[in-house]
Amino acid sequence: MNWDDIRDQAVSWANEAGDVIRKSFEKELTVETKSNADDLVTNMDREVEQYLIDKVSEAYPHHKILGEEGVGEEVSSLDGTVWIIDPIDGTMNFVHQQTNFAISIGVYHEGVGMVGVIYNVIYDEMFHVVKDNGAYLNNVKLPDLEEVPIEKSIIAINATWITNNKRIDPARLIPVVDRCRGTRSYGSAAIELAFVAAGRLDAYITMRLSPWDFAAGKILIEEVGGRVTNLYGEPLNILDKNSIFAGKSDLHQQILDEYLTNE
Ligand code: 2AM
Ligand code: CA
Repeated sequence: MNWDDIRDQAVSWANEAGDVIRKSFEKELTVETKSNADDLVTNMDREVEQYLIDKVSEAYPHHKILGEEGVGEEVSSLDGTVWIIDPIDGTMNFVHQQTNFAISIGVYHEGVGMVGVIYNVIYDEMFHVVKDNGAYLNNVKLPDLEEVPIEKSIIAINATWITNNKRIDPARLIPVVDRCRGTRSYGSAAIELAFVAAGRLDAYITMRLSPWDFAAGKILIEEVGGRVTNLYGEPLNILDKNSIFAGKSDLHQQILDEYLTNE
């Protein structure tokens, strides 16, 4: 398999899908809810997913495709080559802000992340990676991450996780928020992971993401020497929902040791 070719194709399909999304701003959007009143889906999520899946299945009829909106198939194993696609990551931002959303495409082969593409549509920032062949922002290679002490770190975390919620005792994360230099929340997991890979954020913590939210970002971050695990330092289950803790290696280890292990 030529992973550079697959990366080039994924980049060009993400670009084309970005055009489709930008043009859609002139048209009326249909917004519906999924699992709850804040879980949004639009006609564009479905249209873009269909668009990307058509491209992949035409070029690679034997590859499997897992997409958020269910246009793809049920994928129950990582055998062979699996494309994991989020047509719009950050749908709430897409609906409310018309910015800060991304297209995310991760390609796994026999369970190993080989190609990742995250397109920050409105900023026209294309993050892409081929495993062991470098991570890039547009045409610029992303350098290996430089370590930073927690006191100088910026950590992406949503306020949900330090207030009462059903996934974690908020007291666990308050000291981390206290000690770091600042926190940010962009509302798109794919963008937050891409920003960790680009060194704009030093870590990202969230309690529940689906495969399409993290599939590409994980490959990008690992390529530049960062770590992506669940909140307790364990490997992710790529086909399931996971808590996510991504960050620069030493910072990741320090936060795990000091705040997250020994329940
Ligand atoms: P989405 O916009 O593709 O649904 C928002 O903080 C981030 O979490 C977005 O990346 C969003 O992806 C994702 N997200 C929102 N609701 C989620 C859920 N119920 N499970 C997993 N990820 C979710
Ligand atoms: Ca989505």
